Amino acid sequence: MQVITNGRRPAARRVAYPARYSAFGLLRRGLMHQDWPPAWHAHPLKGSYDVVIIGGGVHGLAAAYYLAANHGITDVAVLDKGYMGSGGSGRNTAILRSNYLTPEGVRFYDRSMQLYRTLAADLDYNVMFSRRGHLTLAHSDSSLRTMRWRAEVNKAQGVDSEVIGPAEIKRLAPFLDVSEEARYPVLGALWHPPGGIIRHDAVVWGYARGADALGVQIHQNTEVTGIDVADGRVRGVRTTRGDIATRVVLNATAGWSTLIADMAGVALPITTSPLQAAVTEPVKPFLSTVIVSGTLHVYISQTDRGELVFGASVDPFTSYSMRGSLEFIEGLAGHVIELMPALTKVRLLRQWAGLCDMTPDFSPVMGPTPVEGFLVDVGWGTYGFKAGPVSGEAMAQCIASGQTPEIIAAFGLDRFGEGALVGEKGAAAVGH
Ligand code: PYC
Repeated sequence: MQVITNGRRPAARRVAYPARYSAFGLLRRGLMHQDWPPAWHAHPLKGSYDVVIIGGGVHGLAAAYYLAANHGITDVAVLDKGYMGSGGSGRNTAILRSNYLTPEGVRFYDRSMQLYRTLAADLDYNVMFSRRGHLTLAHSDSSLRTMRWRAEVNKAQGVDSEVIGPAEIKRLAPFLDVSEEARYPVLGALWHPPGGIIRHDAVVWGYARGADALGVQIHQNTEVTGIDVADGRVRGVRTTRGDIATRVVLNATAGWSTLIADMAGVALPITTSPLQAAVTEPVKPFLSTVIVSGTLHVYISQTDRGELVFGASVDPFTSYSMRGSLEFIEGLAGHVIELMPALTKVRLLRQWAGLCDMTPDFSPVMGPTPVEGFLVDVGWGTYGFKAGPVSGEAMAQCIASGQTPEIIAAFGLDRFGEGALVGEKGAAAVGH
């Protein structure tokens, strides 16, 4: 805040920045990309590592970072067939929340929210976390009942959520049509104040930079072509850049998780479907919360740059395609306008798809597998990005200690054989 005394501005305090921070210096460095230290380094691929992590998204990089930071395990390679964050981490809609339906889910995602809240300070990197609050609209009595149920489970776990009515919703999101004439009248909503959005690329870059600084090796454009297993245990990984001997492999992929698991001879109860999303031109900030409608299969938020980000539920077929479709965008735009009629003139800029690995209970699969040394952090459906920090922390602990941490105990692969499912469909963004 500017302090004015006696009608005069106080003399500006001068800070002696080095010349490279002068306006000209910043412009030259910005435009010419001069003297920028790399956020992480390239390395020759070694013939062996203590731990190999497949997948350079937020999950794989967070696991690498916490292995090094929390457990001092630094002989770690993170492999990705593309660039860091080129999969689901760069294709999601960057929504953060912990208002799940099961106690196991709420506890798990709440730990992720705790880590996200301090991530910028922990990594010394601006991840642009913006606490906005999160509204899940109910258009029917049955979804209102589910919201009440979620609110009670959330409160019992110490997570801030409550059911609110149309007047309060209107106060939080004035552009939302909550009138009784709306095509899908809004009966109430689950209001979750801690929810928000974050800059998803920055989360990837921050973890990659932090892991690199602690000695982890990041290998981009390094595709895994095989996993060597002998006598029931992992021996190594084959890649397009050479073979690696290792006794620990973490499958932290999304979209291709079943193909990687197949290489180790592990079957996963996962099907893969695209999820489409889109972004508009930037408009003046008017939407300060995240809005979700399960009935209309849509969620909407506004970025710090003013763009509106929309997403849908998964396409109703399995595919590895990451292309958007006109049919989808027409349906999505129609639903957005039903909720916010004032948006009819806003133009769409881009659309894309990400791959979602769906499990039967809409919860992830984490921990050891029947192949010793082969661990999984997979099955992330439409909720993987928000779980990156807690998954990384838990998988690092699992690898370092050889024990499954309590916070992921419910998400083991064996639950499908035992029938101990963790049913989260009612709290997946637009899963019901
Ligand atoms: O689970 O919050 C969510 C979500 C948002 C977009 C896709 N899933």
